[in-house]
Amino acid sequence: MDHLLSKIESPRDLVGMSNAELAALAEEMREALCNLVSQRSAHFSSNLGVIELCLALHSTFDFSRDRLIWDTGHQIYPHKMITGRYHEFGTIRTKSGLMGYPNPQESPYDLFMTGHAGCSVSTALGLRCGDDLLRPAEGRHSVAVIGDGAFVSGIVFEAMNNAGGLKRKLLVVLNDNKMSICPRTGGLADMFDRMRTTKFYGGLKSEIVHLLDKVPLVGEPVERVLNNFKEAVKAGLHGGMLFEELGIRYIGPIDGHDIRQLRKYLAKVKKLKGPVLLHVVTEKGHGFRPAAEDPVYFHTPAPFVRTNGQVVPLGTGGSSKAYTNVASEAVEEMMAQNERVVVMTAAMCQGTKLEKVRKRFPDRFFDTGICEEHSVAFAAGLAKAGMRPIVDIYSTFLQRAYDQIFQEVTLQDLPVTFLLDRAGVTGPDGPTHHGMFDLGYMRMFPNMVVMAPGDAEDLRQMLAWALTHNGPTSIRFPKANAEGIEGAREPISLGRAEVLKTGRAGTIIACGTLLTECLKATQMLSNKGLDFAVINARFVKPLDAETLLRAISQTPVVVTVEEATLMGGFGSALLEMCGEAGVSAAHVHRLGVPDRFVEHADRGELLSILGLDAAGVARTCRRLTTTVSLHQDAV
Ligand SMILES: Cc1ncc(C[n+]2csc(CCOP(=O)(O)OP(=O)(O)O)c2C)c(N)n1
Repeated sequence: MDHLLSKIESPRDLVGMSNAELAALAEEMREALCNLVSQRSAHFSSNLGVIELCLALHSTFDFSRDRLIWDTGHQIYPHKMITGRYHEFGTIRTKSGLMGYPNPQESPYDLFMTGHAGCSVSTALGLRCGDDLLRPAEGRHSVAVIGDGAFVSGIVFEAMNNAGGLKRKLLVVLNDNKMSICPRTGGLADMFDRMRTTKFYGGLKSEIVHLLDKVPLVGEPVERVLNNFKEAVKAGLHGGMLFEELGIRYIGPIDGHDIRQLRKYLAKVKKLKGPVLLHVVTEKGHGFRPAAEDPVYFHTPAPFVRTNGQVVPLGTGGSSKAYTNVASEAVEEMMAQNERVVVMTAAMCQGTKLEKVRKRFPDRFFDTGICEEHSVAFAAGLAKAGMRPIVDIYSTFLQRAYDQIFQEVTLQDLPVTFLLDRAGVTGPDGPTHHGMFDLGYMRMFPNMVVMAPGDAEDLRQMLAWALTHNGPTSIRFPKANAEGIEGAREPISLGRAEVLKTGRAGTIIACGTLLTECLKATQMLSNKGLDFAVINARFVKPLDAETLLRAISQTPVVVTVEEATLMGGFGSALLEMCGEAGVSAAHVHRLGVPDRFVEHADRGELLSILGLDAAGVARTCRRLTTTVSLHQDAV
């Protein structure tokens, strides 16, 4: 059922369509989304919620020249469908297919490649000011669409403050669906809750306040009475006043599923001067009952089919446990053992699987909202007060808090533990979500201990160890099924690696959970008669100089393996160590992520492309062994 949708080649095709036709088109788009999630996991409930808004925006503005930024970008699917990509829509989130986020390489309608929340107002304002300077006669409109979850990011306030001061024409559409991924939290969330239920407000009440401000105040008792009256009136006013006071006209709330109303107000605000915040109320998961009832699960559900309106998951889903589960169980265990342990998430309670912890320890669980910088500084405060905070966060999102890791945590040498989930290749989300850089940026900071568990048991033990260490620590693990190494294990000890296997042909030094791939590689190599040693590095900082330098001195080929950017990562650290120790590292080869952004595809596909799976590691070892023996023969 796509007879309207299949004919939309560009938003120009929406021009002239009636509201009823657009509503019919919206239904076809919903159907397309449902069909997609029957094939693969994808962002779902957020996209269902913005279909009407997307159609209203594209039929009111001309974004082939006006500017449109979807904040975060996970709700970009309807926009992709009507900007010439519907016929490829089925490829979304697959290797060489469409990205699940905006991608300027796909379409001029996507201006920035994004995936991290909170920057839309800033970039839309920048576009506006750039257009004003470079092409003032064109009068291009600039629009940011931002969810209430992303709206609480500190950077949004920085941008709104700037916009209010600059007084440039800018439209910020607040897509208020009451949800981040989980229900939103915080004071602003409460304010939005109140605003959603108040009557439509078009900025008029600010005029009442300005009038009140003009009332002359004379004499002590009169002044007090009037002041009290003014405060009472102001208190009764709408939350939109917050924005009005910043110099931004607030309009709303309006129904985000009523195309007629949306178009009407968009056409009105299009004519207004200065920055405007249009408050649009939507329902996450709108139009598909199970998703509307459980938008958290349906944010990115596993593939399913619909049978009589019921959701039937496809496949068994597998019984294997992910490293994320191992981490959250370990967090729970640590919190049960030690009342000083607290955990924080920046709006990723579901992704980090902390729901059980939230329920069991409500006083020691903190969801800060999408506020990574605040989360880290907040953790530092808790640590200073004597608690043992765990910042459970995706590697890529922690990048936001670089300065707080520096100043609030490492400069003070505070015992904050960073649990970095999704470190390495995350898969179909692509470049904005891969966690490639943490080894580099974490190991730069004095006082920071940087760990990379080799398997699930390492992860558990490292968390327990980190909570006894009197300083900042970080532990990284990927989005992957948890694996375990068989046999007796060394306990975790600061700066000590673990030799898992000896061998004379060469040494593989694994940093992180690719250890299990490295062990598989040694099997493949031994089938070819090559006996390789394997070391589980465990610590990226401090390095186990004794064990690693010995291996480098004693074996003709050394391969380091890490799921992180090679620039500044574990292999780099090893080379620096060799340089300082005066040990030749000419025979050390580093495997990891080269100096480019990695595309979206399944994790397995990407590891194979990067040569980081067992076959890739074995291939490199074989090639290097052959080169070494050719060299020796020549000598
Ligand atoms: C900096 C950053 N932190 C965390 C995330 C993970 N994340 C993706 S979508 C999302 C919720 C966004 O909520 P909202 O903006 O209200 O959009 P909705 O999905 O409700 O439409 C979160 C927390 C992110 N993308 N960027």
